Amino acid sequence: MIIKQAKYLTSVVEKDKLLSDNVSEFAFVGRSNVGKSSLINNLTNKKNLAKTSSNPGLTKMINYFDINDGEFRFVDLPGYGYHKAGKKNEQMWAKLIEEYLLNSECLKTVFFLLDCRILPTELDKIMLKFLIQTGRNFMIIATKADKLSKSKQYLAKKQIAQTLGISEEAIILHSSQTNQGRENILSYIENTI
Ligand SMILES: Nc1nc2c(ncn2[C@@H]2O[C@H](COP(=O)(O)OP(=O)(O)OP(=O)(O)O)[C@@H](O)[C@H]2O)c(=O)[nH]1
Ligand SMILES: [Mg+2]
Repeated sequence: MIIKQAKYLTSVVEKDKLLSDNVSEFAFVGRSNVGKSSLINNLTNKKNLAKTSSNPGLTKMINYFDINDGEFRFVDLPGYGYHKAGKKNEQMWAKLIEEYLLNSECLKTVFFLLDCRILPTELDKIMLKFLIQTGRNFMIIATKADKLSKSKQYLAKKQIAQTLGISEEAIILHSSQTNQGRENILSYIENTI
């Protein structure tokens, strides 16, 4: 898969405004600060397409990005588990994520991101359960792989799989710094659209 073009399309905060056409969407879900926006920038090879920050809670809306002039879309979702956002905001974003995952007519696959250095949290487990309930296709991406040595990466993958009760093969290690895993994810997209 070659991404020749990527541009910001629109942002949405209400379920009635979700895009509904025949364009396939790939959505990025995960805890705040896990690296969702960075992964979109890495895959599209554009540094500032999706806004990233070391301060959690940056992405507050559903942000749509058009790829290859209408071939497919990336959907950057707000992160969960950012307590400083306040309970009201947390609930609002959680509802928005849930509504998107339940209602999007274009959603093909959810990329579910976990930090490879942190064992899945209770909220991650809830998200996994929810994803399974929706019946959506999903793929688990362990982010920030550059922060671990190869042997620690292997161990991390094993521990994540054990904690979630899933197979290790369901997890792709990725790094926005070294491009590790990038080609795997792009091939997956190519085979899915
Ligand atoms: N070393 C390293 N840092 C990363 C990687 N991916 C993301 N980061 C850093 O992690 C921080 C958070 O990244 P974001 O992409 O903004 O995370 P997000 O999941 O979009 O966060 P929210 O929008 O708050 O939900 C930033 O400081 C990034 O530079 C990676 O692969 N390696
Ligand atoms: Mg973000």
